[in-house]
Amino acid sequence: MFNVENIRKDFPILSRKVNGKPLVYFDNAATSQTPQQVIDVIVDYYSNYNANIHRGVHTLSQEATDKYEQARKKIQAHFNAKFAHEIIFTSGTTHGINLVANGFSSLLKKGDEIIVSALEHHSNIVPWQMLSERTGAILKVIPMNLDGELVMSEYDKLLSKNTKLVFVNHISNALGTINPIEYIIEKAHQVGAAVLVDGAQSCPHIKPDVQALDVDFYVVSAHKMCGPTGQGMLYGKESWLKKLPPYQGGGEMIAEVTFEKTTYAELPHKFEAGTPNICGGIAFGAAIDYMNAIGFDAIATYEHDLLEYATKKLLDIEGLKIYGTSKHKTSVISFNLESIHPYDVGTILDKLGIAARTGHHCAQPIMDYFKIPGTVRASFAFYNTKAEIDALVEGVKKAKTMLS
Ligand code: C6P
Repeated sequence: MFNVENIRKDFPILSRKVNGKPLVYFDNAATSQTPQQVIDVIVDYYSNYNANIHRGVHTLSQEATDKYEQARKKIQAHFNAKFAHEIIFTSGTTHGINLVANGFSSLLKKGDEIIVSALEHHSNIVPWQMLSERTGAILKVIPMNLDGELVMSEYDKLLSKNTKLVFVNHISNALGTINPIEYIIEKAHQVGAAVLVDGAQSCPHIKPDVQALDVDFYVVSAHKMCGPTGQGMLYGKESWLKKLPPYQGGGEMIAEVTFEKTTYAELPHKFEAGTPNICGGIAFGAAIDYMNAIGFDAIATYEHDLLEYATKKLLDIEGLKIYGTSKHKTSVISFNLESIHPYDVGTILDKLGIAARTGHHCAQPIMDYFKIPGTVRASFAFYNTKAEIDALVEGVKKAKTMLS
C-alpha cells in the first residue's frame, strides 16, 4: 500500500528546515532526494569493501566487482534490456548522449540528416550541433505547439531516406510533456534511422521497456531517480554498440595494447575506460530496488493526483499562467505570474522554505518559443504531499502581493 507518510520517513532531508520553515522540496526534476536505504549502501561501500574493480584478485576487489556487476544486472532487468552488456555505466545523461554523438562522427557524412525536437534540454541539442559541425550532417528540428507538444505531422515531413538519427526526450524537463516516442521510433525506423531517447525525466516516473519500445539508445541519470549524482546509464542495442567506436581510451577498455596497435575489450568495457564511479553504480542499483519496491504504477497514480491538485489550485491565482498544457504530462508545473520575473518569485519561495527552480531550465529554445526569459518550475515526486502544494500556493500568492 502506498503510504506517503511512511515513505517520507525514508528521506532524512525532508525533515530539515530551510530559513526556519519546514523544507518543501519541489525541485525534483533537477535532482531527486536520496532515501536512507541508498545512503546506507553508499556508507557500506566506503566502510566495508571500497576497492578498484575488474582488476584485483583480492577479496575486496572481488566483492566490489560482484556488487557493481550485480547493479548492472538490476539496471538491465529494470529497463528490460536483452543483455547486461547493453548497459553502459556513464556519469549521467549528458555523458551518454556525448558518447553516442561522438561515435556517430565516423558513421555520418556531409548531407546526412539528423533530427532533434524543439522540446530538448541543452544536453540533447549541443552534442548534436557539434556532431553536425564535425560531419556536415544537417540538423532539423521537430516544432512544438502552444500546449508544449511536438507536432507529429511536421515530424513526418522531416523524415526522409537521408535521415540517419533522431534524438528526443521521453519527457520534457521544462514543461513535463510526455512525448509520443513509440510513434517517433516507429517512423524513424521506417526510413532506416536510429533513435536515441533522453530518459532523464522519464526514469523517475515510468519504467521504460527498451525492447518493447525497440529504441536504439536510451540514456538516464541516477540522481533523478533517488540515486547518486555522477552516475547514469546508456542502454544501446548490442548491434549499435558493436558498430560505434570507443568514446575514451584508457585502462579497462582494451583487449591488448602495443605501441603499434591496440585492440578493444568486449562490451560493455569498450565504453568504460578508467576507474568508474563504483559506489555510484552500486547505489544506482539500490535506488532502482527502492523505487521498484514502491512500484512505478503507484508512483504514477499518486503523482498524477498531485499534478491535478496543484494545477487546479495554482490556476485559481489570477494572472498565473502555466506553460506546458498537454494532456500527456508528468508532475512538472512551469509557470509565471504576469510580468513578475521568475527569479523574484523563486527567491520569495526560498525564504518560505520552498525549493523550486527558476530560469530557462537548460531549455532556452522553449523559452524563446514562448517569448519569456524563464519560468518558475515546481516538480513533484512521490514523497511530496498536498499539504506542501498548499504551502506553495500560499507562497505564490504572497510573492504576487509583494511583487505586484
Ligand atoms: N535536467 C533540470 O533541472 P545530467 O545533468 O547529465 O544528469 O542531465 C542532463 C539532462 C538531460 N536531459 C534532460 C531532459 C534533463 O532534464 C537533464 C537535466 C535538470 O531540468 C538539470 S539542468
